[in-house]
Amino acid sequence: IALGQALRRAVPEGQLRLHYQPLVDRAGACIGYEALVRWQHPERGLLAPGAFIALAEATGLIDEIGLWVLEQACSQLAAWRDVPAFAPLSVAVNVSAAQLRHPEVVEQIAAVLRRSGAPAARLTLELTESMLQQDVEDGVRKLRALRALGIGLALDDFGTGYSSLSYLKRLPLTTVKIDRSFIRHIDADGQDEAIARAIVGLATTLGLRVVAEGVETQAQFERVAALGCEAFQGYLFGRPQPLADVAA
Ligand code: G
Ligand code: G
Ligand code: MN
Ligand code: NA
Repeated sequence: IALGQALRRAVPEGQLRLHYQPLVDRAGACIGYEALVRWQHPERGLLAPGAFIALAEATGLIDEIGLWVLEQACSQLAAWRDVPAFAPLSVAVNVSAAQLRHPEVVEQIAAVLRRSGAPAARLTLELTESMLQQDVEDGVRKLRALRALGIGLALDDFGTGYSSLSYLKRLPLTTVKIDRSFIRHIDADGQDEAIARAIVGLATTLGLRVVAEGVETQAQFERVAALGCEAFQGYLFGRPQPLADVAA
């Protein structure tokens, strides 16, 4: 209750922050970032999304927060656009079910891109399959429109839901992110390795890019790279942090 009222003031009072976690290629070179929101609460300190995203969704504040996140990410992309060393970097942003249900979401995102001057091809939206369960047709139609703008679409936490495979077919995806639960024991558990191998094979055959999430050790990195995975994210390469720290 009190938190909800405080959250209402978070965007207008400039209390949200974006942390950026690097995404790397097979050589370990940074190819982009995932943007993760934080709330600098006036009394409670820096809060992770687990402490306020569900509340934002329940109160309708998620639309405003989601647009703020998108604006920040797009202005970063626009700033990088003319710097050769940074221009190839991508930024991925997480999108909630409630945001996708907003009737104007496609127009809102298109407007943020236009205003910022960010190259659409450098922006990826991260989706989860659970977000589509309410009205799949409406969601698919909007995702097609976003994809038509040139925006990348990643299926996050892949392999953990019920209908992962049918979504691979129905959604206009560019990327799947192997859930970190399959990576955690990949160097010790043959079943996890088999699942990760199957995901990489399937996604690659479908022309999708695969990102392995939650890579924490060199052994996990080598094992998942040996399966043919092309992009990696996890504490081995960097934790989410403010961009000033990331750049240094
Ligand atoms: O950064 P952290 O590991 O605490 O993130 C936890 C979860 O919060 C992740 O699953 C991520 O999808 C979600 N999350 C992070 N940033 C955003 C955001 O800007 N919007 C939405 N909707 N979810 C986010
Ligand atoms: O659901 P989503 O994939 O968006 O969640 C991203 C979350 O995963 C962030 O909160 C981030 O802090 C966390 N994360 C990123 N890399 C690692 C990792 O290597 N290990 C663990 N345990 N969590 C990670
Ligand atoms: Mn994500
Ligand atoms: Na994930």
